[in-house]
Amino acid sequence: MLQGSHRRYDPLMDEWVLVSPQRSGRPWQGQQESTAGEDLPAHDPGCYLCPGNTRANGTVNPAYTGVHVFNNDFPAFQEGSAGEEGGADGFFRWRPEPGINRVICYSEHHGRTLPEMELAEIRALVRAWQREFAELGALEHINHVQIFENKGSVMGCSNPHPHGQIWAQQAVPSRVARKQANLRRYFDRHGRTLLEAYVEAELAAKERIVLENESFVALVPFWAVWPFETMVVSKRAVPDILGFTEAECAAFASILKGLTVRYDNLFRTSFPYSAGMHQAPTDGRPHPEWHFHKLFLPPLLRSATVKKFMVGYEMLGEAQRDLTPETAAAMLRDLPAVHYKQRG
Ligand code: H2U
Repeated sequence: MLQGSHRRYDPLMDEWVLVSPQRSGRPWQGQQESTAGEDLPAHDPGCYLCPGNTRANGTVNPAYTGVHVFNNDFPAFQEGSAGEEGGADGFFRWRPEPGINRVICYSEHHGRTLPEMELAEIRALVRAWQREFAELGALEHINHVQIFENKGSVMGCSNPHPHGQIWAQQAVPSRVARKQANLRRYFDRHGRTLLEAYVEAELAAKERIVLENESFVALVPFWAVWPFETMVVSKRAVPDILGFTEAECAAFASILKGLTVRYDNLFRTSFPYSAGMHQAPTDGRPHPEWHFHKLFLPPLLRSATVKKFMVGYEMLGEAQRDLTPETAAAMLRDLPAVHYKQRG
């Protein structure tokens, strides 16, 4: 295992991360996060997302059960904003960005987060993600569909009712475009996807694998930035969620539950994160270079109350981590498969 300070290369983003395992033991007298409120009620009359309640803009939610999707009342993109762009030859370059923003409530239950949901409910969520990706991606002016979730107030989540967001837009956003160029370069050179080859290498190395089933692997990437960052990647090179077989949909639901249960068990708290899928652009072109994966980017560092800050050197130089990805993977792997609330 790599010891002492070193840098690791991220071939997806073509950037480096500094790893400094020797810093792990330093004292912390800084900010402490408050732990997430546990055991929320099944229905909260004050919640904007619960069935039957009135949203911030006055719309009344239907009395839904299961997944419920609606157009974000405070969208980041605006339909019909296509048109003129400017400043292409100067410093003040800009362009309008049309798109659609949606909110996806995972179920009617206000307090049941992903790791506490039944497998059948997560399976229904996977189907809803597929429906949304298909519907939005098919629109002429939509070239990228970002499905993600902010979980926990520390990640800026505005409401504890389990939900995610979908941002569908005309442009392929900068980070995805950068990844796309690197995936394409690898595919052109090797005739297979970068992630297919990477997963093979990780399954042989074993030390960064957290969970594995017949169709998916959850691992801590060799180049992970966040302390307990993971990637859920399909074993088969499918460009997006629409390419999943029925068996793969079930296996995806299962590995998501397995991973998020372990996350909650790590510090016996509702584990905060930003998580999102990276999938091929929906620009109507074939994308054999793309390989579906979902990233979990959790901020917690050493307890339920101490988070990692990306500041100073990280803002100015490059990302840095103390805990090695190998140690993080071993810690996650060794956790019980049953949620701590069910074990008591
Ligand atoms: P976050 O928790 O990740 O902020 O997502 C919640 C989204 O829900 C947020 O984008 C939207 C916010 O704009 N929302 C509505 O569309 N209507 C509401 O009544 C409350 C929140």
